[in-house]
Amino acid sequence: MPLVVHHLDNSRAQRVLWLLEELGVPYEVKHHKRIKLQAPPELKAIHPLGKSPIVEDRGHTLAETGAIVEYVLEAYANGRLRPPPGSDERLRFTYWLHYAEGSAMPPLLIHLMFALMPRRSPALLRPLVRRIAERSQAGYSRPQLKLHMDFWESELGRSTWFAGEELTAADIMMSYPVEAAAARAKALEGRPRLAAFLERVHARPAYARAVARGGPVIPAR
Ligand SMILES: N[C@@H](CCC(=O)N[C@@H](CS)C(=O)NCC(=O)O)C(=O)O
Repeated sequence: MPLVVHHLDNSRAQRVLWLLEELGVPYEVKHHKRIKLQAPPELKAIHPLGKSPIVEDRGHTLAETGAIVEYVLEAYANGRLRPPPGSDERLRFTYWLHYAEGSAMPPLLIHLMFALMPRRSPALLRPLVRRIAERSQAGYSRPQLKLHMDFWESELGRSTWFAGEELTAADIMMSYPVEAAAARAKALEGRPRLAAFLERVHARPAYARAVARGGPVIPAR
């Protein structure tokens, strides 16, 4: 039985498909559709948090993208997409692998929540809520995002990919924060290395195959 990926539309689960495509691992996609941005309740029957991605393989049910990526690398990669232990690249790899969900995503999510606040407020209060949300973005999430995005740009000056000269699974992890920051926070403006990173990502045949099976990563605006 092939590995199963529970995939939510327009989501970070695309990274798991991309990883599997890079490695040539056969897999099945179970598609789940968002209801008002949220995951549908049936996902909670598979894992208590009901978030995507979830992977089922060899009797295991796995959640959390970084943990899934580590599992897939151990089970199927035979040393590919991960620098050798003990190397400087391996330390950088581990850093970005964890950083992507642990540090890059929180300010992006907070920024998105502020942006959604006015849309979800009663019409009468909307102008006031918009002002509060914009102030909150200006005071917190925008400066935080700038800090992170400038850091990415500077790190990509050290090497072609985040953890060295070769593509690794850390780049696959980082692709989602970079895509989200490009869509929500103009990350690519004035950051040529970041723009080139995303171009290289989009040019990979395995990435295109993953999008063909899972759909686009970021909702069309
Ligand atoms: N850190 C977790 C985040 C999982 C997560 O929040 N997934 C989103 C998809 S982008 C989701 O399921 N959102 C729907 C919801 O929260 O109901 C991971 O990387 O797996």
